[in-house]
Parts: sequence; structure tokens; C-alpha cells
Amino acid sequence: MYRTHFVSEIGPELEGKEVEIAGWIFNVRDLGGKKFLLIRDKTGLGQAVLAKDSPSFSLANELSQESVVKVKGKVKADKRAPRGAEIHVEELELISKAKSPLPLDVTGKVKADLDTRLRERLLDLRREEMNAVIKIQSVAVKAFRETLYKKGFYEIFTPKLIATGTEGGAQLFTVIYFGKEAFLAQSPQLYKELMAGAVERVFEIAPAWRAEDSDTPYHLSEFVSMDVEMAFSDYNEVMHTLEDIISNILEKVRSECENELKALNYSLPEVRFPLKRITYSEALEILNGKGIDLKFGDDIGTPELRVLNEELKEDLYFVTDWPTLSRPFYTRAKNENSDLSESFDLIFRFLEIVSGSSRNYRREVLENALKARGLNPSSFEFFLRWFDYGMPPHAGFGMGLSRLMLMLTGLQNVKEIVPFPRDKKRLVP
Ligand code: AMO
Repeated sequence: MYRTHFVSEIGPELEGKEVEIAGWIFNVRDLGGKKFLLIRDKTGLGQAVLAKDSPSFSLANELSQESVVKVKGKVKADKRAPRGAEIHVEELELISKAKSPLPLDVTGKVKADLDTRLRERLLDLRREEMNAVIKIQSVAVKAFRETLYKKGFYEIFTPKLIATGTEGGAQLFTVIYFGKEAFLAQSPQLYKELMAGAVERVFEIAPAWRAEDSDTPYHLSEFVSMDVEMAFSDYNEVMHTLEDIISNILEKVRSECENELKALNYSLPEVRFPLKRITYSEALEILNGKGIDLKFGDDIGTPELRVLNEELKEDLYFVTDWPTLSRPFYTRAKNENSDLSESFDLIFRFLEIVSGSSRNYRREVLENALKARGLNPSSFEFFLRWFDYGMPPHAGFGMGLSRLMLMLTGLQNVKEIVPFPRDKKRLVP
């Protein structure tokens, strides 16, 4: 056993008790007769004191920053120590010595640029801010799951090696699959739809891949997609479900991650539900009024959303009813106007974090939608054939976890969020 306690559990109430802690050397202060060791574990910083007459005193000279140690000793209350107590060392074990100097300052005092941080990533992940990001993400993912389990959804796992693209062909990664061409899934789209055609309510949290050429703060070539699909449902009901999910995520992060938000010096946006909804056409009108030349059918990208956000002054809002042909083939057109679709994006200030829609569930409609986008229905036969056997109306969405995390942490770049991001220039670490 390496420890009896985490450092955050060491307090004055343990006065006189013998304990063992283990962690990384954050700092050693030499006060002549005594050495103060600041030791970090996943719960924070704790203090251990080495007296000059201790047999381990000389070993303290070897304790470079980030070396891994184990300390055994008695707790003594002291107001000057973190949480009002320190450990008077009886035994000190140097488990793993770190080289010095370190290529990155783990205390965070010396700032490093993003390239350096990503190169020296393990040290960067040990910083307090990155510990906070990792915990907040874990709490958010748990809240996402909890909300859906409560609503009777099943968690599913769909294949990631696939035969056709679904979200636009240009962004596919090709792999050689036993001598044949295959692709890495851009999203679980078609398989989550099929699963909803079997068990109605499903969700999946899994990686998705897109060969993103451009280097932006919002795109990765590998990202975690949080997907939901509901049978006997439409985009309105799906938007309500999404609101419940987001509301629970905000509530859980607010209540369980107070210290982490403080470490990031960030306050979560105060969001009121139901969220504001504006249609694509209304958004276009606002943007045209601001002198932005966008025509029906054009995408509303991040630069335009920045302008829209200045007008709407909402932290989180839906843009609904996008032009049918600007969305993938599985998106259902509106009954009353087939140029518009039952679709939505959820926008955080100026960034799309979720996109979803009602889906086509009639085979002939799907075939026409494929043809209208220059795609060949026969390549999708593995999917289309199931629409001959009773596919219910269904709807769903996909949310990018790292983009959601920008809203939950105040960070500005998804590459900061993902521990080991993949982009055009990064395949290691
Ligand atoms: P879409 O292509 O809009 O929709 O993707 C859904 C969400 O995934 C995130 N995302 C990304 N995050 C990081 N890097 C990327 N390269 C990247 N690409 C997308 C975004 C986006 O909102 N199948 C549909 C969803 C559905 O209708 O169910 C889809 O994939 O947050």
C-alpha cells in the first residue's frame, strides 16, 4: 500500500496519528534546521516536515521537482500548513526521481505557449488548471449519462470502421481493411438510427474522426461525440431532451466542481430554460440587417455567429429550420416547406456545440435525398434496406464534448481540453 490518506484528508483532527501519503514533490523549502516538502497528489498540496536529525534528511537533497515520493509520519496541527496540519516525517522513500530542469513549469508560474504545453503534455496535465479541466469533463459526462439513463435511454457502441461517409465525403480518413478501402467513422449517425429502429432510445459517447484540413481553435481530427437518437420523436422533443441534459450538466458542474472553477478563474454562464430559439431565416434577416451578405442556403459560420451573438446577447440559443440542402441526406424536410428542414444547431455565444434533426424514415425520401446531394443510393443499401421493415419516425443530435467543455471551463481552444489532441500536425504524444 502506498498511502493511508490523500493529502486533502490530512487535517488537525488527525493530530498525533501516523499516516502515509504518496505523491509528487511540488516544492522543497530549506529553512536551515528543517526542510518543508510540499507534496501534490490528485487532491491538492500537503506539507511534510523533515527535521535535521531525521535519518532521511540527506535524501531531501535528491528531491527534484516532480519526483515521486512516499512519506510516513505523524500529523501535527499547524496553522501555517495547508489545511492546518503537516506531517512530521519518520520515513521518506524516493520512488521515482525526476530529471531536472523540467521542460515545463508544473507550478504554472512560468507560462508556456500551447505548442510547448502539448509537447510536454504529461507535465502540463499535472498543473492545477488541467486537473480541473479533467475533473469538470468527467462530471459533465456523468451528468449526460445520468440524465439519459433516467429517461430510459440505453448506452450503445457502434462500429467505428465503416464503409461509407455520412457527414460529407471530403473529411474521411481512409484505412486499409483486409485489402479493401474502409473509413474511420465521422459520426455514429447511420448506426445510431438503426439502433433506435430496434430499441427506440439510445445514446453513445465515442470518438469520431474528421480529416480537418484547417487549423482552428474548434476543430480536431479526432473528437469525442456525444450522440442521442430517439424513435417516435421529432426535433422539438429532442431539443427539450437536450435542454434537460445541458441543465443537469450545468447544475452538476456548478455543485461538484466549485474548487475547479475557482482554479480556472471561471464562472459558468447563467442560462435560463427553455433556451431561446430563432430560425435560420430570422438569423439571416438579422445578419442582412447588419450588412452581412448571406443568401438563403449559405452557412452561418463562426464569424457570422459572432455578429448574431452581439445582437441576441444570449449565452446559449438554438438556430432552427436550416435549409434542407445544407444538411446531410438523413435530415427530414419540413412538411409545409421542403426547402427548410426540421433541424437545429445549439450555439454557445458564437460556437456550434450541437447539431441535430428529425430524420427521414421513408426509403424513397432517403433515396431522393441522396440523389439530390450527388450520392449513389446503392452505396447506402446496407442502411436503406432496413427502412423496408418498419422504421419509426426518429430524431437525434450529436454534441462535441470538447466544444461543450469550452462552455464549462472558459478555455478558448479545444486542443487545450483534449489531453492528447490529434490535428494535422500532431500524431504524438
Ligand atoms: P455535426 O457534423 O454538426 O453533426 O457534428 C456534431 C457536433 O460534433 C462536433 N464536431 C467537432 N468537434 C471537434 N472537432 C471537429 N472536427 C468536429 N466536427 C464536429 C461539434 C458539432 O456540433 N450526425 C450529426 C449529428 C446528428 O444530427 O445527430 C453530426 O455529426 O460540436
